[in-house]
Amino acid sequence: MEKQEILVTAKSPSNIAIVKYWGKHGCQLPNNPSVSFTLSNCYTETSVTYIPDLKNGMQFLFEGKESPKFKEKIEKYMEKHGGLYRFDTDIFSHLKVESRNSFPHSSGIASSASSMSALVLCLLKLEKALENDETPLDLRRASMLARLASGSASRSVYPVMALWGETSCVSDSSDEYAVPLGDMTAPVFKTYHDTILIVSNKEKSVSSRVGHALMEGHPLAEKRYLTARHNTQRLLEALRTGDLTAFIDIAESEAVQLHELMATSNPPYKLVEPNTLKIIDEIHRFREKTHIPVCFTLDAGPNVHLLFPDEFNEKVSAFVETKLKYYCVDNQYISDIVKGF
Ligand code: 2P0
Repeated sequence: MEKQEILVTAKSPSNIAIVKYWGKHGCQLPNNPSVSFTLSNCYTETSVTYIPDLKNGMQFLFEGKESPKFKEKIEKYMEKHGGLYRFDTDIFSHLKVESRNSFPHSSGIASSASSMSALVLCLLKLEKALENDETPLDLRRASMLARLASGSASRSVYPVMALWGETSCVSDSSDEYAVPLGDMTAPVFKTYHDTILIVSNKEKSVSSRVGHALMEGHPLAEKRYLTARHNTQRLLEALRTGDLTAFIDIAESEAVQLHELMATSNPPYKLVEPNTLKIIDEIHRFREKTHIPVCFTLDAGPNVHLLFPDEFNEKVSAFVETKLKYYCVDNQYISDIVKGF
């Protein structure tokens, strides 16, 4: 084994799903395909240092401080899937992992996609460094390894857009890893903005892990998976042809359906807040009045993602500043944009 210290770093973005992954089986396999935009400004930066003399096991620091919860998540991943890396798993207890997010940790933004994909990219770089291999990373393998850490993380390794889950419309699609969609997407979608309106920055009352589990035996599960399949096919066509009307219809109905599934789970739960619904109403009124193709989506939380092409940035930004930000906690929102190639 190498005796000198090795430092590797990686930066990986968050993503926002348009067709949602909600429900899984087996070893982190999705019950339906999902499609997402990869973001630019919301990312995690991680460094991993291999320290041969490190005592007392892996060290983990999040934004300079110890975080037992996240450390446990990494340790579980390494225990379960560490054998898939081309190094001796003993290495894991000699790693110092440091991670920070570009977005405020009080923003309520889910960070498992960016954080777990950044970690996996670091581990793959370490693997290469130990083998003195200077070839580029295999992103498909990175996506597969990231999926095992967190489903949505599989989509974060590619710019622009990604598809995770098998669908007959894309020949190399797979439940095991995501594939890039950048080359199958009309130019307008590469200009998309995602303005994240922070309605609440509190920790969610029900985690996504529990949410996925509640899809098992859910009375609407089978119907949901069929709808998501259908929406994936429709969305891929809309992305290819630049059909913004279809895009809006799919994005908004997927967001509403995700939260309907939560409301009809056993036990039922609700993550949206009154201001989430007020913002959605405002967006609908604004779209009707201006005919600007702006729409919303929701993650598994109360914050609203406002999606629109760059062409309308000035008018939509004025709408956010004069109306929407007043529904946000401390008037807080994050202006993000799709990550380019
Ligand atoms: C998604 N979400 O497609 C969906 C929509 C949230 C709403 O994937 O258990 O953190 O780590 O595989 O990826 C959030 O769940 O779940 C999620 P795990 P993950 O982005």
